Amino acid sequence: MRESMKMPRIRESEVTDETTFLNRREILQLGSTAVMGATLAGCFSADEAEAESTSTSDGRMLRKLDNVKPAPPAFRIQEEHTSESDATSYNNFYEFGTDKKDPSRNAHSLQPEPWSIVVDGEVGKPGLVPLETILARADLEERIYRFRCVETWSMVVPWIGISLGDVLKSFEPTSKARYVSFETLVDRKQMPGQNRHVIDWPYREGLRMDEAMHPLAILAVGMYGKILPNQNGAPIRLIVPWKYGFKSIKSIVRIHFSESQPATSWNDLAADEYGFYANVNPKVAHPRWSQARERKLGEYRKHPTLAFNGYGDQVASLYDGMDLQRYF
Ligand SMILES: Nc1nc2c(c(=O)[nH]1)N[C@H]1C(S)=C(S)[C@@H](COP(=O)(O)O)O[C@H]1N2
Ligand SMILES: [Mo]
Repeated sequence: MRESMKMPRIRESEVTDETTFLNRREILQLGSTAVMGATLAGCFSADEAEAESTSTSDGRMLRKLDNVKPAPPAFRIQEEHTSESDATSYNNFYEFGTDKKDPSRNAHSLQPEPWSIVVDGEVGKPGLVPLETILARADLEERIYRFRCVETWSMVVPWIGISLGDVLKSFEPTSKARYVSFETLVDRKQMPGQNRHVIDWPYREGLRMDEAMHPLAILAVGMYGKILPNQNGAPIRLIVPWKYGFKSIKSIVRIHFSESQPATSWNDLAADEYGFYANVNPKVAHPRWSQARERKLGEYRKHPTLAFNGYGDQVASLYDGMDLQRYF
């Protein structure tokens, strides 16, 4: 698990991606029995699934995407957008394979409708909540955000989504809820990459409640004016623009509220490389590469990476008094 600590330090120019670590780990694990997480989709009875597909077959979600409020200025980065084709064909979504091209090639097998999310833990209104119910609780808004992967590539994307805070409030978290965590679907038929134990599926991520309630954090259901493509995390994924991309978990089927800090996938894999907070920080190098600069998809030149990915004015106060070298 900590074998990464033995890996030699390499120069930034030699950085490939997060897979370097994973492939090594997987080789070590060959022969061990992979215990797969319970398939949350298994919570539905066939009848329920049938009833829900009828209720969404009129394209309700599609119509709702027509009513999108434009991004307010504080939520609209004034930078050229990454081309839609780059943002939808160069992806990290290990449930479909670890190559950047795998998700766009393989994600057609994902069935994003009907979709429901299990809500549980420290919460007043637990349950299995259909996606339409969640979408009815908040306005759809466009958000034009920077997005920075821990691997040093970045992009600027016009997302369409709903305020994460509004959605979480609607579930009535208890006073004990200090963290919220998320899980991606586990289904080896829909997600063929899960036949390999590269991650202890399901993919998991989490936030402190005050981070989750920040107005910049959204649940995205669309991008570039359209429904989210499968490879980008359909039908609903997290976007937390001041954190490294791995926090922005895709195809969410569970939202869990807890008193203690939840386990998260990349932190479990290599705690020395991927912290729980994962705030974009050009001053804290990844053990194997610098985080000082980044390359925008579609561009050749590198640019300096900004603290909190340029959102420091809005979010830095969340971390007042915290040592950001330690809590990276
Ligand atoms: N379920 C799941 N969510 C995930 C990932 C993943 O492999 N599985 N990869 C993460 C990483 S490392 C990044 S950089 C972003 C990539 O999002 P994009 O493909 O929309 O650019 O998704 C994040 N969310
Ligand atoms: Mo990433």
